[in-house]
Amino acid sequence: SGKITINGQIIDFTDEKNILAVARKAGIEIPTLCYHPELTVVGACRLCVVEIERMGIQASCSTAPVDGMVVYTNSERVNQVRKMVLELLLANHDRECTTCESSGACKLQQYASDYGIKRLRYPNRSQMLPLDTSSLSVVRDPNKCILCGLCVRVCKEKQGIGVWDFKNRGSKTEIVAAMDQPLAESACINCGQCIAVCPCGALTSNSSSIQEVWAAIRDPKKTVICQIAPAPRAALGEEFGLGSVDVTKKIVAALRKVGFDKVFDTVFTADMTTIEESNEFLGRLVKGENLPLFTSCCPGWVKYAEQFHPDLLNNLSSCRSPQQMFGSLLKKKYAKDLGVAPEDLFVVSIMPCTAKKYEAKRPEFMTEGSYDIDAVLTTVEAARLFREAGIIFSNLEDSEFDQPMQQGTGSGVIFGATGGVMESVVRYVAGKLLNAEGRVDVEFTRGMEDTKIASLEVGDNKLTLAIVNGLAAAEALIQKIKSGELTVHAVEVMACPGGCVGGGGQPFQNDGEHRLARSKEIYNIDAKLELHKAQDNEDLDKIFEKYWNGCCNHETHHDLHTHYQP
Ligand code: HC0
Ligand code: SF4
Repeated sequence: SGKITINGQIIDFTDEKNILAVARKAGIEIPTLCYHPELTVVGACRLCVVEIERMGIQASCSTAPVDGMVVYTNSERVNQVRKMVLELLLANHDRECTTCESSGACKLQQYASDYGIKRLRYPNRSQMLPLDTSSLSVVRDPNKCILCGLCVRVCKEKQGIGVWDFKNRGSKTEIVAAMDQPLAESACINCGQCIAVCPCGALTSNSSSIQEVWAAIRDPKKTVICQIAPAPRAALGEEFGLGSVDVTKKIVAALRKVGFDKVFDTVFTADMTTIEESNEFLGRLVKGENLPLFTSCCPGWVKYAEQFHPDLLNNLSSCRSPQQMFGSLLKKKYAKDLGVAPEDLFVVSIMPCTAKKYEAKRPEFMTEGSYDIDAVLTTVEAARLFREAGIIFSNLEDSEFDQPMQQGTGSGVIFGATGGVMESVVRYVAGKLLNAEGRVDVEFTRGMEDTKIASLEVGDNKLTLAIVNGLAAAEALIQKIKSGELTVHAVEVMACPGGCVGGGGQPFQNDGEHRLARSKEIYNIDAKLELHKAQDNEDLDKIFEKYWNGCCNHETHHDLHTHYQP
C-alpha cells in the first residue's frame, strides 16, 4: 500500500495490482481494449498508456503502483500515443459501423469519437474474410477483431474450456476456434461470455431470430406467445438509459405493442421447476440415490457436463429448465385450450442467455414435430425489436401478464441471480418440512462469489449445499467432490458470472458492476412481492391440477422432465 499522484491528485492504493485499477478506483477513466479486472493482464492494446515521471510512457494495466509515483493520464504525449494506437487498430478493423451489430455498444467506436479521430490516413481493410455463422448462439466477424485476446482469456480462465486461441504470429496473427474449425464444431457451450467481453463487435449474438419473430407476428395463421425470463427484467432498461431497474411491466407493454397475442412470465415455470426439482431432491435423499443433485436449468452447464462429465449425467436433475417447461406446457396443453395446433403456436422467449438459443433447438424438446420454443431473443435483441417497432420504451404504461398463469413468486424471480435456484429449493423444502408460513430467508445463497458452500439443518435433514458460477469454478468443485474431499447433497451450477444476470445476451457493459446492480434489483423485486415460496403460487396449483392431475407424478414427469443420456 501507499500513495501515488495521478494528474495532481493524491490517491491511496492498497492491493490494486496496477495503476489502471488505482485510477479507476479514484474515478479517473483510462481507456483500454484488452484489460478486464477479472482476467489475466497481457498489455496487448497499449491504449492504456500513461506518463510516469522518470519512467516515461508505460502501459498502466501492467505497471504496478509504487509509493510516491507521479502519473499523468492525459498529457499531450499520452494522448498522441493513444491516437496513434487507435489509428493503427482502426486501419485493420472493418469500419462499416452503420451495419455493425455492436454499433453504439463498441468501445473502439467510442474511443475514436472521444479522441477526435476524424479522417484516417489508411483505407478500410482491404481483404474481407467470411463470418462464422455456424453457431446458434455466437457469430464471429474476423474483420472486426483487434486481437485483444479477451475472448481467449475469458473462455479459458472463467469457463475452463479454451475454445478460442491465437494462430500464427506477427502481421498474420488471428484468433480462431479450436482446430480452426467452425465454432459449432467446437466444445463451445454457447454461454456468450466471449461476446460479453468483446470490445468491438467481432463477437455478437446470433440475432437471426428477430426476423423469424417478425415473420410470425405478421402471419395471420400464427398465435404468437412470449415468455420473459427472470434476469432481463433488471437489465433491459439499461438499453434505454433507465439503469438496472425493474422494467417487467414495461416489457409486457412493449410486447403487446409489437403484436404478441399473449405474454407470460418464465417465473411461473421457475416456480414449477422449484416444486418438481425439490421433490426430486427429497426423493433422492430418501433413497440415497444420484447424490449430489446438480441443477440442470443452465444449458451451458448441461452441454459442459455432457462433454466433460458424462458420468455425472444421472446426477443432473431431470427437470427441464423453466424455459422448456413453459414451452412444453404451451405446446402440449395450452394450445389445445386455444384450439390451435402446436405448429401454429409460435413461442418466443426473452432470455439473458445465448445458450438458450441452443437449448431450444435440442431435439428432445419438441411436441408433434414442432419445437416447444420457436425463437429465443436475448435481452439486447429484444431491445432492438422494440426500437424497430418504434416503441418509446421509457414512456410505456405498465401492463400485466396474462391469465391464467399470471402469478409468480419472488422465489422464481431470484432464479436470475447466482444462488437463486438453491434458495428457492431451500424455501420450498423448509416451508414443506417445517410447515413454515410466509417468508423463509436464506442468507448464504446470496452474493457474487464464484463458489459458496454451506451446511444447514432443514427438519431432520442436515444438508450441505454448494453454489457455483463460471464453469472453471464448477470444475474445481467437481474435482473436490469426485476425489471425496467434499461431500455435498446438492449443487447449483450456472455458467455465467453472477448467474443469469451476467448472461452472454445481456446489455454491454456486462461487467461486475452491472451484474451486481442487476442482482440487487432481482432481490428487491423478491422482497417487494407478496409471494415468496413456490408452493404459494395458486395459479400454478390450478395449472398442475388441470393439466396433470397434480404435481410430481408420472404425467408431469413425461411433459416437464427429460433424460440426459451419457
Ligand atoms: Fe435464467 Fe432460468 S434463471 S436459466 O438464468 O432456471 O437464461 O433469467 O430464464 O430457463 O427461470 C436464463 C434467467 C432463465 C430458465 C428461469 C432457470
Ligand atoms: Fe467460450 Fe462461451 Fe464463447 Fe463458447 S460462448 S467460445 S464457451 S466463452
